[in-house]
Amino acid sequence: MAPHSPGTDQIDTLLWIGFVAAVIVVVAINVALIYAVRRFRAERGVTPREGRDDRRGQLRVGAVLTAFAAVVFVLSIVLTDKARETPSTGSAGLASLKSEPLTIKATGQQWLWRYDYPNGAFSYYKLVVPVDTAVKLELVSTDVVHTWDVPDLVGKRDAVPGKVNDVVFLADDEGSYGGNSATLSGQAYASMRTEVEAVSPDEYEAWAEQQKSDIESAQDRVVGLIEGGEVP
Ligand SMILES: [Cu+2]
Repeated sequence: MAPHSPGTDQIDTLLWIGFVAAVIVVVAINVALIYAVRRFRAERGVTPREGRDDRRGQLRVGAVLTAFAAVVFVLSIVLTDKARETPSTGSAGLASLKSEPLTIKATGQQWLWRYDYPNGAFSYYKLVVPVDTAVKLELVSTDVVHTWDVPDLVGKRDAVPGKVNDVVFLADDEGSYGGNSATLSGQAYASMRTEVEAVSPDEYEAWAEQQKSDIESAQDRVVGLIEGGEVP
């Protein structure tokens, strides 16, 4: 995971806390086991010494484990308290938006994603967004449940038929972030990938305008063909 948004930084931190805690536990258990085996080992034919009831030892181990669990718990909460916070557009983001996030509709359909932008442009597979800008995706589906999942930017969210689910994210760096389908949505769900391309606000606006005029001229051409009788 290579986090590129304020929230995913903290999800990444949580992952590391869990990993380090697991390593500490595994190492401690093995060290204690090896110590016990060596300490109570005996010669062949000799009955080994038995460990005696040791209430104070048990209490000490219990106290250490409790303290360890408390430290992990407190660290996890302190270091990740902003993981679910909704980001807001920064100084390098799209200035025309003021406090509102840029709202884009994302439609899941078997087996691709369609994105509808505020100016009427749309795109398939690739979502283009301005960098350092809060983007609100309104997730819908035309058929079955799909899951939009771009782990570097935000936690995954479902697109459910008949419902609108929001997910807000902010890309803190220009670049391309990949996403996979995270819920089985039929035979070709594995190829239902997506890509988020974060570009500068100027590039975003230029792209959206270009995309819109490309779509319109293509539609005009089709209408012309139909009216000219070339397409039945
Ligand atoms: Cu899907």
